[in-house]
Amino acid sequence: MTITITAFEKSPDRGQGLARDMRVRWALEEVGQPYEVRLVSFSALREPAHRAIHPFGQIPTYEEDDLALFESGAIVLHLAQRHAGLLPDDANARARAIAWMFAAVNTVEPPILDLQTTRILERDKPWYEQRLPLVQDRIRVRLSELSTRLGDARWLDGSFSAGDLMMVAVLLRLRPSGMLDEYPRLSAYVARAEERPAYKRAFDAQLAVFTNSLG
Ligand code: GTB
Repeated sequence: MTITITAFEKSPDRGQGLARDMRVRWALEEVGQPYEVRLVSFSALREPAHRAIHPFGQIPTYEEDDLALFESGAIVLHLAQRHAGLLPDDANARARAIAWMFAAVNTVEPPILDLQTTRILERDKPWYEQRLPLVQDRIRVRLSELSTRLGDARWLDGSFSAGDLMMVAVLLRLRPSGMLDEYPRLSAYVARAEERPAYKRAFDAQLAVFTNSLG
């Protein structure tokens, strides 16, 4: 069984690990599965060959024998269900971990994406300066709620799970904004995750794409 994922040939984040192949790489490292990476250009994303795997022309994708998947959350869930290490054995705990995965992409990530869209695409609009704090405050509501729920626990629900992996991957997108620093418990939570050997291997692998392309 060979696993192949796709990632940006030239990531706009210059190797900061913010693109969504990072969460898939991290999950693969957590479950100990070797993988290959097909690097794609922005123009290749639009080609029929890539669209056949990803209907929206994005990265990451995942191919394994005759299975092709898109959507980072679905890929991480597939890996977590197929291999030990990212979901608890107890059925209820497993369901809760999956709920945290959905919370990451469906509740916490949308306002964070909104901030990035605002900053990149709406900066020249006359209402930009008024809209920005509104968007930031919507993020703060979620961060505050998440921080309260996490409390002094190491992970969201018992042992580290795919729920933590997805949540941390989402929170990391906020790092350039500095907003995470307003929430010491969340900052510590993210830092704990970054200390995981699997995270470090995944981060180094995606960074190598960028540093190698410089040479
Ligand atoms: N819901 C999908 C998933 O979770 O897999 C979203 C996939 C997605 O948005 N992919 C982006 C993409 O392919 C890359 S990750 N975009 C190209 C396009 O749509 O044409 C998003 C991303 C890009 C760049 C940075 N960055 O530079 O910091 C961070 C995140």
